[in-house]
Amino acid sequence: MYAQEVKSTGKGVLSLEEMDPVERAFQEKVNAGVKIEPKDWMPEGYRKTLIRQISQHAHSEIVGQLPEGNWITRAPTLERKAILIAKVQDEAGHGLYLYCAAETLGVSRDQMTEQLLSGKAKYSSIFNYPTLTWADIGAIGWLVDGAAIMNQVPLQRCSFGPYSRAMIRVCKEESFHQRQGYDIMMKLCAGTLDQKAMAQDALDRWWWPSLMMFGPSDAQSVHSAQSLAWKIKQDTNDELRQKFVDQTVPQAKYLGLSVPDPDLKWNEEKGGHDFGEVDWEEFFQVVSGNGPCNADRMAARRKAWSDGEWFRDALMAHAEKHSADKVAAE
Ligand code: FAQ
Repeated sequence: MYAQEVKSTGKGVLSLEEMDPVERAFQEKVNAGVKIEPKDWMPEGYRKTLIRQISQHAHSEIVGQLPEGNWITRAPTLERKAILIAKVQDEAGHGLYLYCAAETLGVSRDQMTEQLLSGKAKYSSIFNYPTLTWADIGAIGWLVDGAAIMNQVPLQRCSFGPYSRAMIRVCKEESFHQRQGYDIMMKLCAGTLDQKAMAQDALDRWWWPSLMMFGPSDAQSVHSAQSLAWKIKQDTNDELRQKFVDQTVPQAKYLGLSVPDPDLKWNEEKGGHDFGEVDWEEFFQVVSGNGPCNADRMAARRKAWSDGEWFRDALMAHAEKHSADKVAAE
């Protein structure tokens, strides 16, 4: 029902020599760093890959409002509440830029919504975990937005113009999100022993799911090779995961928290951290719809869609009346 399963397309990447002339010209444009715009010719696979990735990204922003939205009424101070409301509202905005970018590829917003609600389309695995304490709001900003930025900064250079431009704006806002999360963690870690324990507990629960956000290992990634060739992706899933670990471990140390990975250690030779194996069984379970909150998240989105029906109908009726009045006046 929540069809978040990973399906292999198993297609190889064609070399320039193997391409027909139109496709070769397209690939040469991509290789030269020229942006592809919606009205330009593009291979059908390029269009489909972008619709899949951008719509999954948009759905993630929208579903991603739910775990944090859960704490708006319980934020500890008025200031924290105002900041959290602004952050959650930003996520809605990100979803809208991304839906608009996907629409330029010939898919409608209604189609994308239908794919999410029917369980055909994916959204990020991370949003299927619960927010149990206020420290989780700090951990989400620090780790989840931190991982999102790590992934999205290279997407600013994506070959598809509308996606790349949407990412530039999104990344600016995500930086604020990450800092507000880290600020919550700093305050908790400088607080009472109980508050610091809450921060550690949140790190323990969000660390591994955050590493899963980068997707399956390179060996298991279905789309990476082609998406790298098309310059939709600039880095592999494992490369970004490694960068995230290297960036985040010193931040945890600064907070006085320990990363829940006994295999984590600095590797002088590679100039990065070695770290333990992600629990891929858990990742695939969550992506297949069996995470702790998948059913709740989908139920919340379906309810929002049906609660909003009267409003969408009213907008359509108003638009039709307005255009009928205009025709009558002509
Ligand atoms: N969860 O072959 P690959 C955010 C799927 S935004 C669920 O490696 P690809 C902001 C993948 O779709 C977070 N499914 O795929 C925020 C594919 O399935 P398919 C979202 C996943 O596309 C913060 C299959 O596995 N960000 O957090 C996941 O080359 C705080 C095979 O994988 C984006 O979407 C996953 N984690 O690489 C909001 C960024 N990973 O379609 C609120 C844009 C993989 O074959 C609060 N997306 N899958 O059935 C990307 O960069 C890429 O799509 C990847 C996956 C890197 C996510």
